[in-house]
Amino acid sequence: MSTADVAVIMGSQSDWETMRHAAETLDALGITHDCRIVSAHRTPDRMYAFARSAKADGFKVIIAGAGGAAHLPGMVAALTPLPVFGVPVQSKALSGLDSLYSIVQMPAGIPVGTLAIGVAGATNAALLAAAVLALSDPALADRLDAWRAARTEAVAERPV
Ligand code: RP5
Repeated sequence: MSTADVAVIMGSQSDWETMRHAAETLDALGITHDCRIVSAHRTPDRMYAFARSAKADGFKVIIAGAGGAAHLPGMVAALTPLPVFGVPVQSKALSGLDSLYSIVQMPAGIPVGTLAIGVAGATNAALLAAAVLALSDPALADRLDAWRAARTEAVAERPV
């Protein structure tokens, strides 16, 4: 059983440099989360056990980042009814286009909400998770509104 609302999973330690931006954004919004390395290729049993029990464990949203032949988000989405947001991690060989295509082209029936490649995708996955959770959490909705308002306030009228 987890006490966290969001699971942030990734295929490798090397994905953390990207996926930490999801964790940091969740932190900024006061959303509980649990970050784990769960590889579809290297730890398939761990992936299966995680995905099968994620809902019963108390998670409400899963953010899954992977690079290259990035099966993780789709495999996890096939094993859980929870919403899954996929983050294509920027790969060395193909700059993340491989990750993006691997994650985004799910056949009809098993959705993965696919974000942008890299840091922007990781950050926005957290914001989407926040928006989902805010539907049933007015205090979080207020924090999310404030976060967005602060971003708006930070935009200067003119370039310097
Ligand atoms: C994928 O392979 C991971 O998600 C990672 O993005 C990529 C490379 O993994 P490492 O070789 O750096 O562990 O499964």
